Amino acid sequence: MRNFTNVHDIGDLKAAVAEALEVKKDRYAYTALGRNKTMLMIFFNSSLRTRLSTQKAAMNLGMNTMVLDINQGAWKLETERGVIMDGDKPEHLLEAIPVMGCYCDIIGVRSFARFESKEDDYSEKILNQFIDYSGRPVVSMEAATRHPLQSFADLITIEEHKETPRPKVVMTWAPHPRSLPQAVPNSFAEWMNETDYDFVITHPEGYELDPKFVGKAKVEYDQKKALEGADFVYAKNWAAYTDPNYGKIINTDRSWTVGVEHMALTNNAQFMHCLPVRRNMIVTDDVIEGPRSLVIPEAANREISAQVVLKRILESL
Ligand code: AN0
Ligand code: CP
Repeated sequence: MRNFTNVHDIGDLKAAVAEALEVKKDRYAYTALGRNKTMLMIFFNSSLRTRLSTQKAAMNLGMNTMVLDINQGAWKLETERGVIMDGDKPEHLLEAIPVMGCYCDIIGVRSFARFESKEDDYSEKILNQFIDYSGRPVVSMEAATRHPLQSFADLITIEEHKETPRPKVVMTWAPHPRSLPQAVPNSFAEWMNETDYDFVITHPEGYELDPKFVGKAKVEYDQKKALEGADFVYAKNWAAYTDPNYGKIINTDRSWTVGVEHMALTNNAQFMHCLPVRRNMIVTDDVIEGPRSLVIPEAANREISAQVVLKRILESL
């Protein structure tokens, strides 16, 4: 594997999950693989899990790791060509990227949607510049439209915890006070569509995702109806995708907040969220703290998904 930016880069998902479970049994079996190899992690946005789990995964493989927060200590970067750089940004991404590539063997990048231009966001402008100009394999640590390390960890978590061979997985929108990207829901849908699960998406009118990601998923606007018989409830907020509301909050209806009464409609479903989560906006205290909450094992699997990805890239260097 060269780059990891979407579900197709990982190939057969059954094989990927099997490899993840093998790595999880002995995460130090491949410490020689990353010897004298350096992982550089670039963050344009904040992170707790991605930062720690990806660094841990690299260390498990014997790699050296370096972490750089753009905007906090590095020079502010201009990203557009043709700009007369007389403002507050002293360096251009088009020099910064190849320079960063000089110091490492693999680059991880976190760069969220900016909601300034749907076209820029959905063409993955920043991520693709890293792929084109760094000269190194690139791992998405959440880009504008996808968060594949998260979705892979989510898949591993479902495979570990499913109680029926073909579970009903319901991804539900939930309210949030800030505009959040569609990357996590897009990506989760993209991965779920590659499984044989019964996958349903529910959200208020106006929160339709890009049809490219919705794929063959069932869309049900009635949240209660969608939750009936669910084995997994995957909650997430996202801002509107469809024009003219791209990037906007158009609904804050707290009846969508996942509470015990919502979970009572399900088949004793297990609750998932990628974290960070705002309690009592997305999910109530009782549900997230309850015995059917998977949020901590889900976060723990971020180390495993990252390790499989880095292992495969190292094997192909
Ligand atoms: C980000 C998002 O929704 O994409 C990161 C989630 C992993 N969440 C926030 O910015 C709160
Ligand atoms: N789930 C996730 O990616 O969390 P962070 O934003 O803290 O990395």
